[in-house]
Amino acid sequence: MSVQAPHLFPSDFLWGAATAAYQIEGAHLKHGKTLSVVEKNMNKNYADPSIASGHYQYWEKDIALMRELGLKAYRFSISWPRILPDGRGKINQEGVDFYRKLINKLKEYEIEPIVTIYHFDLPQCLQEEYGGWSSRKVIDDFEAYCQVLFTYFDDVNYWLTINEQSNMFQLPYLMEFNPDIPLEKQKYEMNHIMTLAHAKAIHLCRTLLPNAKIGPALGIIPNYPASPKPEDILAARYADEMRTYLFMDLYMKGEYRPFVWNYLVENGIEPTVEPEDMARIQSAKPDFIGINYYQSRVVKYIPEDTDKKELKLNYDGKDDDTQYDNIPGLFEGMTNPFTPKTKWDWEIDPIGFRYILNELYDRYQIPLMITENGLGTLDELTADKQIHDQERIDFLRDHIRQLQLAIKDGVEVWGYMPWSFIDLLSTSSGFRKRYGFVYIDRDDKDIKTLERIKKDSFFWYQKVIASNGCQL
Ligand code: BGP
Repeated sequence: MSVQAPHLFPSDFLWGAATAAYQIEGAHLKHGKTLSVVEKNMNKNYADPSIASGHYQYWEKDIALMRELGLKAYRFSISWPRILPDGRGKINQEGVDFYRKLINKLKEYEIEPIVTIYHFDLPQCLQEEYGGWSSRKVIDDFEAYCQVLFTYFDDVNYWLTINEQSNMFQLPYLMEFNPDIPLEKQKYEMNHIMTLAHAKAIHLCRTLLPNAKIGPALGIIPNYPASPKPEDILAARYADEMRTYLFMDLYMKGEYRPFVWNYLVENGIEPTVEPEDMARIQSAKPDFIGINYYQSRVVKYIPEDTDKKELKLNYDGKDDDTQYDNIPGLFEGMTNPFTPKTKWDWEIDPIGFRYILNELYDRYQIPLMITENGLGTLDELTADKQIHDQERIDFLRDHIRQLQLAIKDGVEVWGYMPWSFIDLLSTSSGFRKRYGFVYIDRDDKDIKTLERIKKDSFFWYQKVIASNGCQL
């Protein structure tokens, strides 16, 4: 008698895949769209966003591939400057029509759209007009943008407010800062303003789309202590406080964590908090939290008189080319001798995935959705036009296994959106670093044919979805 393995993924589990507008669409200054901050700051040695993956042109082909893959959901972002070229006011009907067609087609194929409202693409004109996220003026503009989305796309059931508020602190190309104001001070001011904008989006969604589900998508990196030394144990805790729980507590409890707040005050970098702010944030509880998980990190204690270091990513895929960041007196990142790494030095740690999902669910008791997870690597197109990306299959399989175990541990997870559906423009590393299930025939220098070619991982994931995660 054959015994069936326990069916651990719920029958309505959202097997999906993810992308973001500026990384796939192209047509970045066409059809009424204007420039965004992240597009402006893209490294000039990479493919520029004028074509990206050509999705604006080939969206129908792409959705047909999603259908063939068997996706139950698709996470994508709407480009703010495509909808509102001036940041506010006049609506670009062509932009609205583009996303309307996309959503209609997804619905026709019974693929649930999961829409990110903000994925790093602030209209450049708002940056120039009032300094973007450094001014409270952006809150009203963001709310007005949300109002347009909730009105035109009122059949979308899942919304993500802001992508990776936590990473916008660390990756310089995602934000623009005023050189005349101390950098750390600005970051925490911007973070506060962004949290208020996120709260406004949730409030508005409750009014206009009371049946929709809404939450943020946070980039999460669990921090492990470098050794059992008590100083290192504390360092890992502090790193989690500053890099994860600061954001989670703001979203979930509407509070600054006392440790973080005291640190900010001691260093004179606390944000300006107006009387109604915290109540407004507190009353905007999300329905779920989106988790972008790629890696874990090791941290060690470093004394206060150490020099400050900013994170410098490995941009070229050369081994050991990352400069880990620190906060003197609290912690400094370092490499983990126990985990393998991607070519870009990202620690491959599926068990860390299970660990952090348990940790977040225990603390906050809120459903989670995996909004990104994937392997960025070089993919080789063979002469007979195939891509044997076994490394990616192994990465995803190991992570899905741990996800399954996390669900068994009791964590409520709504869906899994690996990054990415098709190859796209990596913000940090251009087109060399690929993530997709579908290969796009182009590189940084040459647009080539933009042909869509299914990788081995495409056929593998197709079976995973069809078996609801039983066939890994
Ligand atoms: C996340 C972003 C994505 C994507 C991904 C991979 O931080 O939300 O937009 O870029 O990371 O990162 P990268 O392209 O730098 O490898």
